[in-house]
Amino acid sequence: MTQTPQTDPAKLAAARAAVALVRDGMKLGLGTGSTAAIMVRELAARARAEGLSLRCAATSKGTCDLAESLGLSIESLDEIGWLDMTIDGADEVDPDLHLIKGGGGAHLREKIVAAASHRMVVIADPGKVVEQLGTFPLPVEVLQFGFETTRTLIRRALADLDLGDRDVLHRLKGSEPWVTDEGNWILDLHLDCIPDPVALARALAAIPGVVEHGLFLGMCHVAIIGKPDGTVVQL
Ligand code: ABF
Repeated sequence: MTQTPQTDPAKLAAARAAVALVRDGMKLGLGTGSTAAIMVRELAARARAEGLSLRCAATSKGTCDLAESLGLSIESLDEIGWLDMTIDGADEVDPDLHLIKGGGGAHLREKIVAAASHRMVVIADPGKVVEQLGTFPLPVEVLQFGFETTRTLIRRALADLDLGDRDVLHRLKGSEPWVTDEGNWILDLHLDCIPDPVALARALAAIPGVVEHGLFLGMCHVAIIGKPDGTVVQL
């Protein structure tokens, strides 16, 4: 059988292990991406089978639609308030549990939901585990207003951090700009490696047109890494 993200045994193993942490009555944040989508399916199946009463907030319109189609009820984050746990995917995870997220373009809502959570559980396949962040292009959500000015300021910040003259690419969908759920655009920073994620995060956050970058530092409590044989390891 051809393996798709939906049938990837490593993603499924990670998703199942995270869903096993869910308890009746919990308030949950639901992530975005193919691994999170598997988790939402597993969660809905378990909630149905066990009659779990859960309150859920979604990190994207896509996740909201999927969860509701499976019978999970989604509320706004502000209706629910503080969450017990968020389960989400990632593009890279380093040994300090620092993350790159945003390949799916949802990192702004993902970060807000993670920040409102007692615990953030990341689920991923082994391809996401890295020694140093940065091979995956770093997504930065920016306002459409002053877009080129913001891009120039980001390039200057990279030069100031000695990260060199890097591609800072406007993410497109076909020939049109990719538009996030919040109506913003995304720049993908091709850095190869990020020696000092804290300094880069600080520099990006200081640029006015930057809405949010995809560095999640000190937010993830545990990363569950699924393996192709169906087992998991925890970082
Ligand atoms: C979201 O989905 C994103 O932050 C990350 O970009 C992506 C990971 O997707 P997948 O699980 O499909 O690799 O969590």
